[in-house]
Amino acid sequence: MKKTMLKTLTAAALGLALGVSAVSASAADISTRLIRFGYGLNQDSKQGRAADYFVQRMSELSGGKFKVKAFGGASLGSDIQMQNALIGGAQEMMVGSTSTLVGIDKRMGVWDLPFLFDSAEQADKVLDGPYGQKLLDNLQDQGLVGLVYWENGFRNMTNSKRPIEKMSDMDGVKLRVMQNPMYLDLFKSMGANAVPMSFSELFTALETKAVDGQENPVTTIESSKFYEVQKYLSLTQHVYSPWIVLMSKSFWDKLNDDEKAIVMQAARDSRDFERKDSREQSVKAMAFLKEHGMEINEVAPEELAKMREKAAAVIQTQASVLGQDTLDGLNAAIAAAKQ
Ligand code: TK8
Repeated sequence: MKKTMLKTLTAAALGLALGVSAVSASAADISTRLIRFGYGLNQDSKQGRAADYFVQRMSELSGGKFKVKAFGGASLGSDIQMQNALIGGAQEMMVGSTSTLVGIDKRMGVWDLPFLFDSAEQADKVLDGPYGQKLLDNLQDQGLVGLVYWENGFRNMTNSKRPIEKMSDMDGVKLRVMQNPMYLDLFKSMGANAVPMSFSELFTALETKAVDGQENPVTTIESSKFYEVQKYLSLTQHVYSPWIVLMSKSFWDKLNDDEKAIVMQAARDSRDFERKDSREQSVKAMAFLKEHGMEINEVAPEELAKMREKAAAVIQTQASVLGQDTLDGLNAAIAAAKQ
């Protein structure tokens, strides 16, 4: 009796040490599953590395039964196309922007509010806490299961015309924004000529000068090779963007509890892997972009204050879109994260 308990304890302790979840592949009831996992960035990006890691974890935790195939470079479609494929059950999984989900659930738009978080760690707390979970849960009625949030990061502006040192430098700059009304309003209010466009079309649009600029975190600017077609990088840090890992609800509903637990564990592990990689990579990306000829500038505090003022006005208009409850919940979650 004593011996058995000891054995069990050791096994449990070992499991913890190895980071293995409560579900052990041999004991669990797992079927062979084929899962297509799509994403928008190149394979050689933090999104691609974390997707590969997820593939590996799913295999390990399921004893090789979960065969995930990752498709990068928007080869399964843009974020919006993939979201619809998941809802329709034509694709099982994806990772992409939360911003393009507002057409499916307006409340997802809270993460687009400018100058919301002081740090990535503060964002982690809110995203991984009950408030972030609630927003994931809301998606179930729309045919999507939100598993975890990864980090895209604080967004900065690039363009081929001039450094954005003052807010007025945005005047007339043709700026690609995500397909999200808040972004459109925000950059219009700051003077840019904002054009919504999917990420998968962006490189070509920058190359052919169909647009002058775009905004994304430095890691995405690096891995998408925007430095080849953009001269100026201006550090505005205007929005902290998460990515969201989604599963088709119709696929999720086919899984038993053991299988769901494995998916959740692999998703959480991939989140931790991705955020660590993201933060290490951003420092390197800045140096890389400089070496590859980008001119990088900070924005003076008084100019950032002007941008915040424009942002505050846009946030006001969002209250009716997002709902007062959603905003109150957000403010409470941020206040708690600050403690
Ligand atoms: C990648 C996009 C991208 C996002 C954008 O599919 O569209 O600018 O920042 O990361 O989700």
